[in-house]
Amino acid sequence: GDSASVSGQLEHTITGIEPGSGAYQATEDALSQYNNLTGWQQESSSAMAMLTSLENAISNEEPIVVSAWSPHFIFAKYDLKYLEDPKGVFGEEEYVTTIAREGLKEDKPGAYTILDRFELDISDVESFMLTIQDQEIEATAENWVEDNQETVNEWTKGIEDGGGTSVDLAMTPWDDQRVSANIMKVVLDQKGYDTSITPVDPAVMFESVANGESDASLAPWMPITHGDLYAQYEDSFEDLGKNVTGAKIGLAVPEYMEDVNSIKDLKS
Ligand code: PBE
Repeated sequence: GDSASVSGQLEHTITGIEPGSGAYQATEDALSQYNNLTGWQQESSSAMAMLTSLENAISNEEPIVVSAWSPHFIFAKYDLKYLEDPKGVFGEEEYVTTIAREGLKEDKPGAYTILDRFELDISDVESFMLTIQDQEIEATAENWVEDNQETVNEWTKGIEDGGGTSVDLAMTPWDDQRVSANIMKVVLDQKGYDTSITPVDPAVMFESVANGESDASLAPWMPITHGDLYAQYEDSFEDLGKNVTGAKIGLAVPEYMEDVNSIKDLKS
């Protein structure tokens, strides 16, 4: 049908994820910046609940607008499209960066260097995310390290054994981050470190690295997703550089919503 009746069927609701996520905040920004979204609201849920809502809508061929991001397997699993964002609220390309607490370089130089060298291909993250739908993440990370010895050797080249030194990684609770953190844990532990992973909200992730409670995090998404939090804490951590490039956040709909291709097509 036309996009006005589609908006009615959707009850002017966007299916969002955790309120603490950058994606949720960006969607709130879109709601206030696009005049045509007056009267629309975002329903918060979780990444898992969003997936369930999406699956239900698709199996009934009903309209749905979700908060989406890449890397994620949903674009491989379903026929979805990102909505055009002429105001650029969701930005263009995002990257994921590695941050370390002040003093990590001096305290744990080996771990620091491995963290500094760590970088994943976005396609590897995506296939890993798909694999952990039905396989333990720890085993998947061990297999990945085994299958990518050449890459891992570059990260660990010349690094001495950690001798049981602890490393605490602050992690956000989304699958792409679980992938990075678990690969890092296998790599560090194989080098003699004792790595723990603490799942927290983005705000706490930045805060705990800034105040030194956590050693590092692989989780900041930039420049839009966590840009405000990054700016708030950036004087109190060290940025070790990108660990994934080509990421993206935005609003997405199923391909069968033929008349909805832009955020501007969502009618008030
Ligand atoms: N995400 C995935 C997170 C960061 C990683 C896009 C859902 C967010 O804070 O929105």
